[in-house]
Amino acid sequence: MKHFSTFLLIFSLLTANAQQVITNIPGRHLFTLNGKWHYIIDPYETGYYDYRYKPYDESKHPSGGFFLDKHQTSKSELIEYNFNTSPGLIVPGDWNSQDNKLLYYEGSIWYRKLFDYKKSNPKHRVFVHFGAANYEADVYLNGQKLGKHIGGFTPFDYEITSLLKDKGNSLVVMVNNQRKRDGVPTLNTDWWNYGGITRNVDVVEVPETFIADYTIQLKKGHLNEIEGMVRLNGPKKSQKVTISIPEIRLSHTVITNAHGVAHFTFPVKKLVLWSPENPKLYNVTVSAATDSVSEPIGFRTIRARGTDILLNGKPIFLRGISIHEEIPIRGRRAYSKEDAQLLLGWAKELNCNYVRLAHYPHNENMVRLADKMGIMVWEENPVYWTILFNNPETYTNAEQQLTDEINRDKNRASVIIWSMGNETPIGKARNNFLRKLADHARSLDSTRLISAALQFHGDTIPHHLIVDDPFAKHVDVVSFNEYVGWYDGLPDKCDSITWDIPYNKPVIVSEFGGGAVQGMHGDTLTRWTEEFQASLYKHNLSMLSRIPQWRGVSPWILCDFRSPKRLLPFIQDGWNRKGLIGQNGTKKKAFYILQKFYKQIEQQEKK
Ligand code: GCB
Repeated sequence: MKHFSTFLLIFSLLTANAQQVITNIPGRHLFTLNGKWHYIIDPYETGYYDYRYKPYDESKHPSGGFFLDKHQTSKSELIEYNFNTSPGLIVPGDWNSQDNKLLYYEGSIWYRKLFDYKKSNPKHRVFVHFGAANYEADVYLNGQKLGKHIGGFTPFDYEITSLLKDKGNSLVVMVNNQRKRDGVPTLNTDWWNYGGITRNVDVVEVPETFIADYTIQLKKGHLNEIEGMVRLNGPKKSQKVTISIPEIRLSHTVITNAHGVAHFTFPVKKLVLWSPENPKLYNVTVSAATDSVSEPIGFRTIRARGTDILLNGKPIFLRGISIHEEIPIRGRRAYSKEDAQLLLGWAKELNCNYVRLAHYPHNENMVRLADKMGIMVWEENPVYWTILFNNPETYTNAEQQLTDEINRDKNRASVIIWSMGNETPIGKARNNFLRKLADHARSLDSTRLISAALQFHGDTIPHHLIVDDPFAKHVDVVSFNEYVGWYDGLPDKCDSITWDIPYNKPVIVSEFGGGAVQGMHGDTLTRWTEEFQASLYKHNLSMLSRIPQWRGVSPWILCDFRSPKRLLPFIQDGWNRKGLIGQNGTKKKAFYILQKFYKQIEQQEKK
């Protein structure tokens, strides 16, 4: 019996690790593990080594490291760590902003949370779900390793049914945010490397056979047909599953196969389509005999036709802004609903109908609120600058992060573009890498547009700029970043630029911008003044308006953000100053230039 239960335990742990994250976590019965967690800063990874001399040997210690919450059982016993007497960090939250000595810390920290949990039904199954931890997380429950997750911005969960006790569970997580050459992203980024358990942690209780996954969206190019799939997890794989939208009295039943999966398409009438003007969401319920789950879902189509982007069949212009997942006035990573409200509220005030969530998947509150507010979203995989394009493990890592991002947000109407990466230098290995990634994204989701923030180059003809990238052939929307007037000349250089973009596809300018210290004033030629930045915006907007295929823009960037690369004393002091809003939340002059420009575009579109 003992062997059998050990087998079951190992089996469930192995399958738990291979598990795809449960869909629609906010729609589930959750028990939060947010709040204070004790932590031990461990720069030398002492928690992984056997006392002083012996290096950690995973084969001898399959359950993981040593900081697994041992307690002194006699007065003579030597244990050189103690979570109970260690300080606390708040989860969710980056560690850098919570303790001044961790501002620049890159290394390992052990977290521990104690909790009691009694299941509401003995047959139910229980998972622990993490919104994200940057960059690697090794997770242990009651002394057993649940698994390791790599990637700082995507969710992961583990089944804990067989390990959970009613009282006194100890969840230990070792988070390491060391930058890695073969990581995604790699060593060099222009943003703060916030470490820690940066998003919610929840215990999720579900029935023995539960609705693990589903996609419910309009079929590509069809305004009157819903297409999707549902997948059950558990012993009762074959069941009737009903998808219903009570508001339009719609209900469609399918039967899942021996793998628990059913694919479906069915007609819909009288659907009010989701759009920025009317972000209509329907309460959609998926129910089986053993489980039921609901959430608000919007329905719309998005596609490119020639040089146009069509939302619900009508051409649109994307009035956007780029955003990092950071709240300047709170000096930390953004994670909460309130943070999302503030950032997207500012975007709305700018008259945006679109945001670029750079340069990695942001927390789920952002996309769920974008759904409600009617803001279209570009989501991005952290394939940034010079990752190791020729390394197969780096590719697998990038593909996994993209898969997790798509799985989490595939039912969000607001998300219209999957971006494969940002400013990746052209080369054979990189071209193959991005092409493979784009094929993979399309295999998971054929309904959204594929893009990437590309670069351009100059030519022998002065002021003639060319977008010529082999990957542009594989995208639905050609996007590129440009910094004319900042890294390249002065703002009036824009006036003489001609663009050569030889693709019959819509063009989005994914970045342009320049730095300004909020409150610093001078003439339009003095760097770092609000006047320089405002002039740069005026010249750029008028230059971009001359590109015939121009269909959208997301200037860089909504708010000043922390970056260890930005070293200029009294000006940058560790901040990238290209925000339209300063570190203290005050708007700069350029904010109003863009706001006015977008208002004009909006008014022209209404005519
Ligand atoms: C870029 C990058 C972005 C940087 C920005 C800058 O091209 O995509 O991550 O922060 O330039 O400020 O230089």
